[in-house]
Amino acid sequence: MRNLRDMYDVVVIGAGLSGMYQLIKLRELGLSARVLEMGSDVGGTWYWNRYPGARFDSESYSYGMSFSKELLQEWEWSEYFSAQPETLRYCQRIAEKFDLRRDIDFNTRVTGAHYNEASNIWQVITADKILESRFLITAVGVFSEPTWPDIEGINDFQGEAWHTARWSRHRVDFCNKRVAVIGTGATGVQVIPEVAKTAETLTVFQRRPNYCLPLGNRPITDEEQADIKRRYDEIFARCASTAGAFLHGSDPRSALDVSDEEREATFEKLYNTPGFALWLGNFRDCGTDQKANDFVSEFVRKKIAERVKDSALAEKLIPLDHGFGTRRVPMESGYYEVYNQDNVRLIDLNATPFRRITRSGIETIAESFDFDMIIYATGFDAIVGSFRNMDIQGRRGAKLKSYWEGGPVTYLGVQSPGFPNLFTLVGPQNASTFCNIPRCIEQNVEWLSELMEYMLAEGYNRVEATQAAAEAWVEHSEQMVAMTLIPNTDSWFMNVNQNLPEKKRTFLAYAGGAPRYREKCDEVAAAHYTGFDFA
Ligand code: NA7
Repeated sequence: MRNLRDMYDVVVIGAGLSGMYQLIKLRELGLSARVLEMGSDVGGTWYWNRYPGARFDSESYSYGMSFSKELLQEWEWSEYFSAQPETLRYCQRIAEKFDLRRDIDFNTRVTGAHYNEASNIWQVITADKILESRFLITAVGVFSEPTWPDIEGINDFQGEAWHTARWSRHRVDFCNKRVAVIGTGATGVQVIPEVAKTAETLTVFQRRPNYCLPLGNRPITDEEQADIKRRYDEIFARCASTAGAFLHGSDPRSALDVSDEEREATFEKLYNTPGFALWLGNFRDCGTDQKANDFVSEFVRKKIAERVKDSALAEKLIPLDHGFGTRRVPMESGYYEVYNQDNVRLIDLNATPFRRITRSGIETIAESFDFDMIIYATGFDAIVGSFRNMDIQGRRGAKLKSYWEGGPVTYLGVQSPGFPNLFTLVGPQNASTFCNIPRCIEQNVEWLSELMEYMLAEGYNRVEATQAAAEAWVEHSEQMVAMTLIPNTDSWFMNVNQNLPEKKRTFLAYAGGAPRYREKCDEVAAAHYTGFDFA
């Protein structure tokens, strides 16, 4: 392959965990690569989401990258579920250890990428320059395009305003301030208890309540640290065996086959187990059978009612419009108890919707509030947002955005027909978007790197998924999710974001589980990449 100035074998978009690991593998393959990153440093999600309370819900030692045993032994997570500053340091450590920054352009936003069929080259467009490459790999993450609510007057507010995914690089002080938080998803539920600690008043604006579970975070002791380091092989083998690539795998029993006492005792034990145990380690049918799901939904509703002293307020915090786990389950640390504090108020937007944002605060149809700060925890254009914001053009100028308008069409979630040599790591219809992400990132990157190695060995310069293979994958993905209760409710899983009404309701991830996904990818590779055309 040619290697000219500003011409690379591969351009990678994004320097989060997937972009960094991909760069390491490309170097191993002897390919020249340039990584383009919008932020001023590596880290992706952990670079952008700096709000107080930000942390992952994966057990720390199941989240770290497993490809380097040396890194595993060197790195020490301080908590069971580490907070953003530590995870960002972890990402920076990877960049340092593998000397990655020399191949990354920071502060560089990709606005478009056009494929030239005659030369079989991608032109990648940024504000400053155009790069050319044979291959283009997007490593843009799942939650990269924040969305602001569509409320009249949003730009009029004169106080401090922060979106959690575009947080200040400096400390934000809530002390003696009247703070509003809009949004009670996984992010809102993390930031709200932190704000409530010092704010003069905290007013939470909630549209739909969620079923939140206690995270159960605590520090890792020295003895536990040593034990974790000894057990890494076992930890990753366990993750490889579960549907979500977490340490929690589902209970083979049905919730309908056990006595009421046994069911309740199981729920109770899982509720008190740190992490996603009640969601991912529950009876096998809690996410697929309505009756089983009703049992666990009712259990969590009772827990919420027990934790919030004012029963009328508890009612507002209890979800009735969807079943447990059919939307992303937020993990909390003292979230419900916040509502027992005198300085905290919950506004139910269903009863009193927003009228507008003003210079000094927020007006609902019932009341006018003055605030010093508004925090938008209003989520993202999940999974497909970055693709919708880049002008990606494949063969004959076909736009990826238009091609995916009715829902993404991919083969294995890694490639779309008509877009040769473009790969979407952690993209739509890929198991990674529904997983303990680093585990699936490693699978994605390694599988793709083997595909590229195969091409180098065979002397191929172009690879493109066939239309038939992509259609079959879309059908398979639809069959997988239809076996679950997920399509019953609106969420980012279903590509629903009420701030972006133009989006079509369609499932964006892969619900067949990580082991099945891995198996499918391995079968394709073993059959000389069936479903892909090479030239
Ligand atoms: P989410 O889960 O999409 O949550 C966004 C929240 O913001 C949710 O409570 C929304 O209410 C609320 N929201 C959004 N727009 C509005 C408007 N216009 N008015 C009122 N409330 C609004 O995003 P997160 O950042 O919490 O989490 C994203 C993922 O990051 C998460 O799943 C983790 O995997 C990591 P709604 O529920 O739509 O009624």
